[in-house]
Amino acid sequence: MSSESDNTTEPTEYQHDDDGGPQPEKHCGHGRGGMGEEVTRKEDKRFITGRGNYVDDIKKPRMLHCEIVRSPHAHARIEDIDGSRAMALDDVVAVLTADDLLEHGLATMPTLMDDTQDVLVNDKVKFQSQEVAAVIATDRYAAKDGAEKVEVEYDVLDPVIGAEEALEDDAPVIREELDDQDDNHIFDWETGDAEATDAVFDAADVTVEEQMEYQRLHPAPIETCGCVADWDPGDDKMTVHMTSQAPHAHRTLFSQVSGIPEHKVRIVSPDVGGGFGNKVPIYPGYVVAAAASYVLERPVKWVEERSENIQTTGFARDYDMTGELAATENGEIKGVKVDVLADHGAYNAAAQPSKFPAGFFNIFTGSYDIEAAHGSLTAAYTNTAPGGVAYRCSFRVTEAVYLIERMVKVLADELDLDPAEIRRRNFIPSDAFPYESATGWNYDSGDYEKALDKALEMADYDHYREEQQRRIEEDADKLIGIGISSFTEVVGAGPGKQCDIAGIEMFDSADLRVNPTGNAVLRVGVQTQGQGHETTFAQIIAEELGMDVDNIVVEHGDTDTEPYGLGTYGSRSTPVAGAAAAVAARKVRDKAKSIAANELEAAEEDIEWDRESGEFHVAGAPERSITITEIAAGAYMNHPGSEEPGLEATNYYDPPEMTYPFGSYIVIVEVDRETGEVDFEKFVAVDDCGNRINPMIIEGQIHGGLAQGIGTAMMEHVTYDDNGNVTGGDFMNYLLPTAKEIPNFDTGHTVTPSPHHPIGAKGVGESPTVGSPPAIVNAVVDAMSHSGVSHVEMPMTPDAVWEALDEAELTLEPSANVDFAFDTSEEPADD
Ligand code: MCN
Ligand code: CUN
Repeated sequence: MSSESDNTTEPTEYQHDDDGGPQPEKHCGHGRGGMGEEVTRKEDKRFITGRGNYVDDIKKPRMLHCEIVRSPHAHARIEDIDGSRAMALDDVVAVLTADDLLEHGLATMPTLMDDTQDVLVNDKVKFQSQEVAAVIATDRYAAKDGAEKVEVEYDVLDPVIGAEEALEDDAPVIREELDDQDDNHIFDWETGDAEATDAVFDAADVTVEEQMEYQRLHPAPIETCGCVADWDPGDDKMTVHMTSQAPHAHRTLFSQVSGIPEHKVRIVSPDVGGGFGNKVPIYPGYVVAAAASYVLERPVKWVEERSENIQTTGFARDYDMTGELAATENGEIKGVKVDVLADHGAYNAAAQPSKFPAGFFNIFTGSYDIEAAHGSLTAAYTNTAPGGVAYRCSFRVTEAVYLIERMVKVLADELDLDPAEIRRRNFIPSDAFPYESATGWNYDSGDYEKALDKALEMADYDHYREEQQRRIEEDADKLIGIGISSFTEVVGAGPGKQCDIAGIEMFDSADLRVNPTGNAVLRVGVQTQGQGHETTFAQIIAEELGMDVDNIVVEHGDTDTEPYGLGTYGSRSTPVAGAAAAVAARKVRDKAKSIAANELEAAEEDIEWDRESGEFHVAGAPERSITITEIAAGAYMNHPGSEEPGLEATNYYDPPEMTYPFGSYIVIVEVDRETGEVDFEKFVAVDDCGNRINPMIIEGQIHGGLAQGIGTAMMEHVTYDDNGNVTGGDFMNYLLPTAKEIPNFDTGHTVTPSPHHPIGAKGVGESPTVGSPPAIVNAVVDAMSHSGVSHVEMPMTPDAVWEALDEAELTLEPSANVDFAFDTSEEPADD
């Protein structure tokens, strides 16, 4: 596929708002709901009135229910499975095991990347709660009762928890069924130029190093995963309603796994209650439900419980990183190194960082003009759930941004430089774009200093620096910390080099049809899970065709009717499908022009399009004008002989490059020295996602993502004990932030359009989750850096913060510690 297609680019045509900030948004002004207008979300009416339609709302006649029997052990060989007691229950219809699936060629399925996973365990369990058998019954309760009666005999093996342990010589081999796999090592990976980087480090005035873990997280969407599979033996067709971020890709996978031809598989993704990356892969439950429906010739529903979702579906992160920076004494960064130990769980769903999607880790040089960079990584299998790639992350960009933004703070402290100033000294200058990084990534556009300046001003930075000093001098109980993150994101997968999956270049699609009465249907290959596509995609069309946003309906999520698309992840919907929508609209506009000429009885060359009024008019005679709506009927009933009837166009958009949104976040915290508790004083987020479609929706995206960033930095962690039991596997133990933990956010923006995107837009959906954790950690560390604290691991619980401070103050001045160290040698005096 070539990128030289008719992807016309006019990105800055309606660049309309460059000064940003908390003041009210300036609109395009035409009021039809086009670019930049705060159109109320079209989808909200059905959500707010309880009329959403989620997978678990779907009920079909004769529908059966599927419950999965899961292993209590993390590593165990299955000796025997006996389903007879379950089958003896009245309402149980079937018990399925790996043997049954094998008969239909469905025993294994591809993971997101590079590996195959058992659908139901064949031989050996590799993580706790792995799928062992399935019970199909006439209702959910019966299925659950049945699952409890399935008897499984296990030979329990030693589990391997933690990547470091997994790579020890005597560690039990988890994937012994694979040829050539006699240990738990998956792959090594390298990027950048080791020699050049070493040279820069050797010559540097100063080098710093810090080890930091990005803990295992879970996307935890409010709606868990599930499906209703319905095999129709009359049409030989499999319809699966499922929680999917990528219905077409899932159709192709389903077809490949099942052998049912692709045109006989229909995937429908109805309303999806949050995805956050969790609904990118397929999971065994989907395959089991489809297999059961095929065998039993009845619809089968499978819907996860919360703990099943957290314990078995794709986790994220679990990167143990060591970062190093080399710099001159005035803080000019010359080189960056990172070494990673990655826990990929029992199956490799995370892929090699040289490939999509994990390849996005290559952005670890961040927003800085750094001469030399080198990265290395080792990945290991462990007896934990597979995953690692996706959680509002742009595929390892989160880890990369955390690394570089934390390291800049470490360097600033080492050199005793202001963390804002050191960033300023190293930013890629705004006139250096397009910019190629030391790891070979091509940044499209950026103006980092502008975003930082704006954030500093909004945060009242100087005031808080003074306040911080005052508290230190007064030896106050509550310390002030100021954290900055000036991150660069990369979204919009994407062009070949970085996004090549088995030779497929990534594109997305839009199919626009204007009806004879002048309203329109836009069908897209991406899938919303709460991002508001039904509104923002309609706004793109409203802008391009001068139509009213209310006259455009956006459809997605049904592979029978939508054009083939690769789905929503890596904040690619706007950069890729949004571009496809704009280009399709421009094709329609081109065709409409000749119809306009016909209707206005003028030559086509004399017809002009006026974006402001949304009309075609005759050059020099603006009163002779016509709208798309008015000419739609003519396109069908009165079309010029030179044109086919109809008014529609399709575009498959193959982006020439990715887009690089960015931002500067400033977090001001108060750290209680007595308790280690952290309070947010101020949270400033300045984002730049190029031209903005709907500022209100963007703000919603930012708020949600910042909340998740706070969860990441302060609360969330999927933990395991030595036996491989998930100890953070439900909402009692996996702490998500609630409204109580979330402060007010001050959001602002700058606008630096993408030069290659048809409407100059970049993605924004993941920026806040990617950008905020390092700002928060930097703030907490900053509160304590005068005591010598250089790092606190996430999640920064009060315990962890208190300990870091206690330890630092002990080393600093032993006598000053009476307040913090518990003295257990004496009973408290009772006076
Ligand atoms: N937008 C805009 N102007 C821009 C950029 C974006 O108005 N310049 C709008 C878009 O049109 C879209 C929304 O903001 O309505 C997000 O757009 P985009 O950044 O393109 O991201 P996607 O639509 O591709 O959404 C994916 C992204 C990802 S990868 C995760 S993970 C995530 C996220 O979005 N999951 C979410 N935000 C989420 N928000 C909700 N409510 N639920 C999820 O599951
Ligand atoms: Cu990285 S989570 Mo989103 O890409 O679906």
